Amino acid sequence: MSLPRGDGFIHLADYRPPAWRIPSAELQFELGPDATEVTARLALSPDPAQPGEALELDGEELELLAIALDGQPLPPERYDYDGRRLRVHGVAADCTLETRARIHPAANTRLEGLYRSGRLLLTQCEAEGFRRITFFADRPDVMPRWRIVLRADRAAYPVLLANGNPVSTRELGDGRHEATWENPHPTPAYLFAIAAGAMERVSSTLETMEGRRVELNIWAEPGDVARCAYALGAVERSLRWDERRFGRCYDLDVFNVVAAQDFTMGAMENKGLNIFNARYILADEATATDADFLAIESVVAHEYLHNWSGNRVTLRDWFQLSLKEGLTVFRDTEFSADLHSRALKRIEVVRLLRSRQFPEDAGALAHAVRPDRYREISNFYTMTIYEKGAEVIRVLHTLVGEAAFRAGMDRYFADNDGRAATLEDFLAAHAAASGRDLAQFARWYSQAGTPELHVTDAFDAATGDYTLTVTQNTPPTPGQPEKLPLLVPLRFALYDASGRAITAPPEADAVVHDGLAELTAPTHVLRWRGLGARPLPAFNQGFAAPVKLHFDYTVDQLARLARLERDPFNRWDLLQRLATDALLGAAHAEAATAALGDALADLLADASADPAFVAECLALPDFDTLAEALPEVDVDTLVARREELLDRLAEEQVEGLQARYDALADAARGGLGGEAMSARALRNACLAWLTRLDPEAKLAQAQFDAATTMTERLAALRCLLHFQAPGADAALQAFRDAHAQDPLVTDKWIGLVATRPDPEALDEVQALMATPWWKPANPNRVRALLGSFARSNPLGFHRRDGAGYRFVAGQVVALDAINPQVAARLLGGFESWRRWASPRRELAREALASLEGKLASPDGRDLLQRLLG
Ligand code: 0A1
Ligand code: ZN
Repeated sequence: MSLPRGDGFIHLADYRPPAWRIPSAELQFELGPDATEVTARLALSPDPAQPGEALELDGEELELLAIALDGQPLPPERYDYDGRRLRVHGVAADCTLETRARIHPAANTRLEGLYRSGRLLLTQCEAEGFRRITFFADRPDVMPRWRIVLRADRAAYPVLLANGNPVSTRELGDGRHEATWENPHPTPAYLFAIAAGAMERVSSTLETMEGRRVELNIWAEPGDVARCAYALGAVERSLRWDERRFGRCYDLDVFNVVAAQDFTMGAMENKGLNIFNARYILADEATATDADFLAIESVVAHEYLHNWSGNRVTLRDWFQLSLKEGLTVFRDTEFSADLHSRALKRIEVVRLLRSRQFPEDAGALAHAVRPDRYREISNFYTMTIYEKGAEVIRVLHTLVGEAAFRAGMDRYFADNDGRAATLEDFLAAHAAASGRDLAQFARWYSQAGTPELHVTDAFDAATGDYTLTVTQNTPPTPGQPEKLPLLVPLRFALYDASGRAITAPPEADAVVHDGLAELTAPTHVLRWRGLGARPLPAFNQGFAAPVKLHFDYTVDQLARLARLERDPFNRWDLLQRLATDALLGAAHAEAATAALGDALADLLADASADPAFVAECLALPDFDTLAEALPEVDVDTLVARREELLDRLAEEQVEGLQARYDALADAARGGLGGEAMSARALRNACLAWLTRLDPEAKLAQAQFDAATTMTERLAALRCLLHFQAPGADAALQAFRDAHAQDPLVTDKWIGLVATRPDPEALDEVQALMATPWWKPANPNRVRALLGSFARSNPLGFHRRDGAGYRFVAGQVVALDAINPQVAARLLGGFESWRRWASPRRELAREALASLEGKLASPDGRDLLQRLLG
């Protein structure tokens, strides 16, 4: 790693290996909420290749109590500490440095380092939180073996957890006790963790493929432990899946997971001690929706799978972040696809990509999957690093195939085990295993922006020649005006007049195999000869390439293809495209609406179609996805058009919707099996459409009253609130009171209030902030109220008078002083502001400009500069 240059940025090109290594580290904690003392004993060893380098350690806001070198207290002239860096003078050889520092967990609202959540003491160290705990080389390429000793009052902190395996415990007298942990795997500081408090657990024991017996524990505060069983099952499934699909085994005797109510992100993969946001652990059918269960399973898998992709093989520096995150998202989506429906998982991922990552890649905050500079790494935990990073891995998987991909992964893990790796290491392993040159593929990592493919076709009736001409370009992004062509695997299919797929491969100036063309140049031509009639082409089955694909279909062609395509993802996508044309396609909007209506009517009548798939087809592209297709966004018109289309389709489909809603009532009652979840998904989709036609919202009211699961109750409550049904207030109050003690369910109703599609929702959001429900130090609550308002309430956030922007900007200032990462995420809601039509663009600019000089954190300042830059 390196220090910032004069421009305030840390540059990838400036990387230098650590001048001092730390082969082993022993930490002792005297834990207390108000003050904790941390003693660190570090074995230090200079890098022989960089002799004479000063010894410098990170340490942020630490109260230095004592410092000794090789057992001798250091006099003040031998070191200096400026609140950020500790410099020890006059050391040149192997030595042991011992420091003692005091920190204050209860005062830590940033939730980085050691902090208090409820009655627990917990840590969050990624990316640079460890330096807020003790003095250390806080960079991912410094990887000691750790010994961790925890001491605390036994009554308040009966359970003491840390990374690795438990070694010993003992009583200390005076009511205190001690637990010692050892982590035998070389591990960077960002994966360090401890957790202490009155926790209870659910557990099980598994034997790994290598014959190791592993104890699995999910820990939570006592009242919550009854809701941990599902997460425990998800850990078991993850462990087995990684053995089966990637041949990767778990490598410690115990795997601990802790659920915390206060947590900035989703969860954290600390070695042997994952710490989770409680929302991704706690679940039962009365308090969690089906979507919550699936999200829990996938986040549990994500963190578990990091044990190899991130922990055993870690990162050389933070520029490589997607090396662990993109790869692990790829792995967790494969896990979900293998366990459930591959098509539905793909639809879910592509929806997220289009509604959140494409706008990010086209907006003020666009950056490459591997950025080449950053000011604040916390601002790079983004859709691009995670979701696009996973898509890029999927591109590789598509190019080389499953067998070579697995061989490449085996090689990557074998060659880099225990090391801090780079993207180059990853590519080298895959190049060696597949025999491919991946130089052009690597551009996916360095070039920001979503590539666009424009495809045109031509048919010569005299010769039967049919050509597809494909051009690619990537629009400019901040700091990257010029773009190079990427290696894009484009799947295609041709259908003849009778609807049969034409299997003959084209002649092409690109490598073509298995219905896939490897595009490498700005333009390619694919040519078929001697066809009897003009065929109908289809593209990008399974969304194998994360691109925007343009082909000028007629409405009839789209409707026909939606029936012909065998790939379920593409059938869904063609309906999305029809809906987009119905909303935005000026000339053929009417025809597209009619065709969409026909297709939906068929789907609703098709009892053999998976109800969850039908539900996905009923869910039209959301506001953000549509906005992304427009050069300039007129919020009112876009929202109004979407509402009109939904109203009209609902009227046309009322019988089919009602019939499916009724027919699935029994199937919906069956617990957490796939069939029951699927039935509930379609019933809830139908309910939302039907409520448009039902001013009294009788059906929604009836579902709310009779619901036996949170999935049904919450969907009904959303309909009552969002359509302002007569029973809305009473239902809200009943729901609120029933779950008043449960912060996660409270977040759900708060989210519904904040997303009511009405400019006046802002008043309700503000009113809630004056009640005890408002807890600005709790990230989940902030996201429920402000995150969902800024990100999922276009009519509220984009109020014509600019009040939504001013309000959010004001809250960013307040939150920046509490938890800068949470504040910075909220600010991200402005990423597309330059595309908002006047007067909103000006109003947004004013709101952003009003923040200048008001944000104290590097997170907020970096984001603001990039937004306005
Ligand atoms: N590595 C975690 C995400 C994460 C990142 C930063 C955090 O600190 C505030 C916390 C978690 C993951 O990918 O799950
Ligand atoms: Zn991750």
